[in-house]
Amino acid sequence: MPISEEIIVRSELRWAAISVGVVSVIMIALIYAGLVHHINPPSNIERIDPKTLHLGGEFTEANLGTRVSGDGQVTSRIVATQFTFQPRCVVLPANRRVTLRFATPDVIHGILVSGTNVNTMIVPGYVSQVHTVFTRTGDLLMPCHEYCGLGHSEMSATVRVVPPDEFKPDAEGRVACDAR
Ligand SMILES: [Cu+2]
Repeated sequence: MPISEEIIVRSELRWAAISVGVVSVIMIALIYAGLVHHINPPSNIERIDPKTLHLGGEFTEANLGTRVSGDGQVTSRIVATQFTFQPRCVVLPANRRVTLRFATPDVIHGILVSGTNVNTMIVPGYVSQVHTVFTRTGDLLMPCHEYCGLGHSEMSATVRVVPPDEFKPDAEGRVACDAR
C-alpha cells in the first residue's frame, strides 16, 4: 500500500520543525553567551608581517610586556612562538580595562587565560587583540591551546593580576613580573 501524501508532508514538516528548533537553540546559546558572559569572537583585524616582527614596530623585544601609555591605557604585548611566550609572565591590574595584544612569527597558536573570558587564536600575519577587565587577583595560567608542534604541552605563560594599588609602573610606564 503506498504511503499517502499527507503522511509524507507531515513527516517533512516535523523534520523541518526539528531543524529550525536546533538552529534556534544554538542561536539563543550564542546570543546568551555573548550578552551575558561576554564571550565573543575577537573582532580585531590588523595585519602585521610575521617575518619582521622582531626587527621593528611594537613587537620588538624592548616593547614586550605590560606598558601604561600617557592616557592611562594598560596594554600587554606578547609574542607567541614555538614553544614559549615572550615574556612568560605579565603583570596587569585588577578592576581596570586592559588590552592584550599578541603576534606570532611562526605557526598558529591560541591562548586562554584560565577562569576568564580571554580566549583568542594567534595567527601569523595578524595581531590578536583582546580587551578585558580582570576581577580576580593572583597568578592566572595562560596556556597555548592550539597544537603548535612537539613542545606544545610546555607552552604556557602567567598573567599576574595585582590589586590596583600594587600596580606601579616605572618611569617609562612599564610593569614587569620580576620587578615586584
Ligand atoms: Cu603554541
